[in-house]
Amino acid sequence: MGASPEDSWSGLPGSLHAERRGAIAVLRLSRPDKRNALDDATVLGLDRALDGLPEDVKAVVLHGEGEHFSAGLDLNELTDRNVTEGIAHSRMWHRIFDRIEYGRVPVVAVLHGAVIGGGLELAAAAHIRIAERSAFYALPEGSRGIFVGGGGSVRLPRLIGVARMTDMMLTGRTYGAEEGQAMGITQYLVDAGAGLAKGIAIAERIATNAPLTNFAVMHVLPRIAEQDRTSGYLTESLIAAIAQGDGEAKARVKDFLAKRAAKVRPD
Ligand code: 1HE
Repeated sequence: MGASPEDSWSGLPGSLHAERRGAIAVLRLSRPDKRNALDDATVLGLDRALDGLPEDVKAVVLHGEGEHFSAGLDLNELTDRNVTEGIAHSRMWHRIFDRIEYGRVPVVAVLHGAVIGGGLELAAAAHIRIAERSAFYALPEGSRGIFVGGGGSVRLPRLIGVARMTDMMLTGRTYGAEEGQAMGITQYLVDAGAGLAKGIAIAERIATNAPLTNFAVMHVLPRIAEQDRTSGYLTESLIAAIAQGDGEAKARVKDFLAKRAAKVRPD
């Protein structure tokens, strides 16, 4: 039995709010006066929030308070760092964003307003991205004289391609929510104000999956996508056999065959 969420999350900074809603946890970037700029306290808070995730939480929703998801790296902290500290800082983001991507439970990011720089890098580490129509995406690192440091150069080309990322970084080009949806930044596009409810509904749906399936999708699928074809087929066979050998799969398939499980219906 995990600790109560209140105990687990007692050390969070004021800029990150966490709450439990049944089988899911909702994390909120809560620094609206600074447009949810990501300072060290907030990023380390994400790590701590995931650390304190109760065992029976099966999915996470991440969203932002105020008019924007996140204005990216807190530029105030950047000015104090030397090169060595800059590397350490980037590696810290890598570790924590990797923890989001390759953690225990899927993460659904709800995006609205500015999704800029490190904010876009953070969103890219999530498994499902939902945009409200107000969302816009930018990588102003070029104009700030810096480079992405939160895994953006690894994750974003896989979502939108190297050419688009190059354009965003070299020219400051921004994309709107509908363009982001068309180019694959987000999987869902909803009206203003509807993102959190959609995110919660999706997370609740994810939470009903067999844990082993969610594990395979989070941890195995992206690895297969990076393998050559023959290795990919082999890995797929192994995880397919592991999943179907699990008691949960057997019970679920039996339920379907006994007409006790929901049929697939178009959305
Ligand atoms: C900030 C930050 C920030 C706002 N760091 N303080 N990111 C950027 O280059 C984006 C910079 N931000 C903006 O372009 C705009 O603030 C927004 C489009 C997001 C929002 O505009 P607006 O008019 O609603 O707000 P504002 O008046 O610009 O900002 C409100 C306050 O938030 C203000 O502080 P105040 O004390 O004057 O009230 C801003 O200074 C503050 N603020 N964004 C610090 N980013 C690991 S590498 C990742 C590299 C990056 O992420 S680079 C991209 C950085």
